[in-house]
Amino acid sequence: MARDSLDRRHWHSVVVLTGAGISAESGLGTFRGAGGLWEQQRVEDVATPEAFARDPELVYRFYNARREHLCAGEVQPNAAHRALAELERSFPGNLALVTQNVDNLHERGGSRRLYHMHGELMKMRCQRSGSVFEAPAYFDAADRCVCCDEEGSLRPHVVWFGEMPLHMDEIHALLEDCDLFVAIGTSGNVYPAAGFVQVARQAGATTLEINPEITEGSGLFHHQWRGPATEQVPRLVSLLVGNQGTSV
Ligand code: BV8
Repeated sequence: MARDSLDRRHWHSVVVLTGAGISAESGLGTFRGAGGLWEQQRVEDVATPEAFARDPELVYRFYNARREHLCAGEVQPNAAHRALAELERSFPGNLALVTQNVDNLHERGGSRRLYHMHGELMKMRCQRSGSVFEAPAYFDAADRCVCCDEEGSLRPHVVWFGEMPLHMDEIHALLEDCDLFVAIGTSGNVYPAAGFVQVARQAGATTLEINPEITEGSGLFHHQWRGPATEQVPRLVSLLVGNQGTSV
């Protein structure tokens, strides 16, 4: 049952959820695509608390390699990141940007207000105090913690499988209040993010999926725009800030 047509002019409250696909055209690997990150490493080996306890050096190496790649000059925000930053500046209603990504390309593309529900690659956390600090490109168990001066207490400030994502109460409140929910570049494999579309639908929101491929969750969306984020997200922003009519 298709909810409102997307070229309604007055959306009041929009929630945008992004996944690894929005950073794909910036040169950052996705997780489950061909050659994806999880193909090189089994999730269980690098992205769970058990993995970190079992082989911390492997986990430090996995995140140091991703941080090094993210900080390399050739990885830059793309037109989709920049379009969402423009949306934050120009949209007359309420916009909430929730990302599953741990990269910093939304910030570098100009977004100022966003929820990193799976943490941030460029941050590290003391396992004793829970304090969070900006991370250098490289750190491991030999580095002394900023707050307790202990070796081995710093970990990536990233949400691993089996750990509770961040900002969940705020995100649920936003989903229950939104009239438009847009998922961009996510395969709909990982929960609780994959369930957000259902929360939004139950709240009466119109839902849109932007992805070049059909995903696990495609059937849950009222509308699907098939194509890469750098094409479809500027189209969405034009629609929402009223620059031009867009046929759906
Ligand atoms: C939780 C940070 C409960 C790490 C990530 C057993 C035990 C515990 C939990 C579970 C369990 N079994 C299942 C679960 C739940 C689990 C889960 O969902 N597992 C899945 C695999 C079944 N979830 C969790 O564990 C979560 N926590 O449930 O806690 C709890 C309750 C109480 C108390 C304590 C705990 C935590 C999940 C977070 C895991 N961390 N990331 C890191 O990054 O290293 S998840 C990881 O996957 C990334 O964050 C990534 O963003 C996310 C989702 O992937 P996608 O973003 O969708 O990326 P993907 O590659 O899959 O898809 C890319 C898409 O882009 C594709 O569709 C492609 O078509 C598209 N695309 C490609 N090119 C483009 C494009 N789109 C647009 N433009 C393009 N150009």
